Amino acid sequence: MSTTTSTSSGPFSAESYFATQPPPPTLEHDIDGVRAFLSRQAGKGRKVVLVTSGGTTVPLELNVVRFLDNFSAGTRGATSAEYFLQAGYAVIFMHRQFSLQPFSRHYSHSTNPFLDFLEIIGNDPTIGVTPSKKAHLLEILSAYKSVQNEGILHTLTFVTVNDYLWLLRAVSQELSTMKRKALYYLAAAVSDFFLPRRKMFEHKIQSGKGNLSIEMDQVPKILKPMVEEWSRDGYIVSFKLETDQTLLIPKARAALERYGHQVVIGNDLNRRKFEVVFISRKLPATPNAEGDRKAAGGEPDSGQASSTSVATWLRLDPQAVEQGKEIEEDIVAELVKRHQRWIEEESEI
Ligand code: 9Z3
Repeated sequence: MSTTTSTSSGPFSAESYFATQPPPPTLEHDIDGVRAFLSRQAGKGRKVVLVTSGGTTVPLELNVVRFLDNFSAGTRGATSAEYFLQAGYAVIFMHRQFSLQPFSRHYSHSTNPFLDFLEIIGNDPTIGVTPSKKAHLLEILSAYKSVQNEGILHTLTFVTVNDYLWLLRAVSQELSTMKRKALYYLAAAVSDFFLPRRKMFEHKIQSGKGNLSIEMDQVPKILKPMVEEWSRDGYIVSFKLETDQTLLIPKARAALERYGHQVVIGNDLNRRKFEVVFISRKLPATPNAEGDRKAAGGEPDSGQASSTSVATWLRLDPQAVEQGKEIEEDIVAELVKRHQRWIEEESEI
C-alpha cells in the first residue's frame, strides 16, 4: 500500500476536526463517569493524573477490516499509573482497548500467563497458588484491592485515533476543574495521519485491482488547544518517540517551544526502558533557579545548547532493568516533585 499526505484541502485544525468528525457513541456516558470520579477526588483533596496509554488505530473502512496501528504495548502507561497511585494520586487511565493495564500487566498472557501461577491440589482437586509465586502475587493483589477500595482508579478505553481525540478533549476539559492539581501524562502513541470520514471506504477494500493508494490527512496538533484552551492550569507532560537518536532532543525541544507546556519526555524506541530525557523550560538565571535546576538533576545539554530549555537525562543500568527495576518509577518520582513545586508556585503568586 502506498500513502501520500493530503495538501489539497489544507490541514485540519483542531476546530475543523471536531466540527467534521463524529464523536464516539459512548462519549457522553464516559464523561459522566469522569465527572463523578473527579467530584469524589476533589472532595478528598487529591491530585489527579490523566494517563494515556497504548496505540491508536486508523481504520480504512467504515465496516472495518483493515486499519493502521501505532506501536505501543501500553507498558509505559500501565506501569506509570501504578507508581502514580503509590504516590497518592487518583488516576484516570485512558488506554487502548486490550493494551496493558495497571496491576494485571504483571500477568500478561504472553509473558507471564496466569495459569502458570495456579496448581491443582489433592485427590478431590481444588486450586491453589504455586508456592514460589505467592509472595509476588500477594503484593500485587493487595495493592490492587486497596486501589479498588479507595476508588482512586478510573479506566476509559479508546481504539481509533478519533475516539482518542474526542475523549482527550472532553476529559481534559473536565480535569481542568482541578486547576493545578491536575497532571496530564500523555504516553499514548498517537497516529500523525488519519482518514477523514468522507474519504473512508464503506466496505472491505477489494483486492484484484493492483496497488492500493490512500491519501491520508494530518491529525491536527492537539497539544496546542490542550495547552491554550482545554487545560490551562494543569501540568502537562507529553512524550516524544523517535527511532533516530539524533532527532530525539531537537524534536522534543521543538515540541516544547511550539506548545509551551511543562515537560516533553523524549524516548528512543530501542532504549526507552533504560533511558529517557526530560526537556523543560530553563528557569530564569537567578541563584535560586540555579539551585532548583541542580536539585532536579538538570543539566543544560551542552551538545545542543538552547537558550530556553534544559535536558535532564534519566538512565538505568540495563542490568538493573533485567532484574526488574522499572524506569517509570524514576520518571514518576521526578514528575511528582516537579508537579508539587508547580502547585506550590501558585500559592506564591
Ligand atoms: C511514547 O513515547 C511512549 O513512551 C511509548 C511507550 C509509546 C514509546 P510502550 O507502551 O511504549 O511501553 O510499549 N509515547 C508517545 C508517542 C507519541 O505518539 N508521541 C507523539 C510524537 O512523538 C507526540 S504526542 O509525535
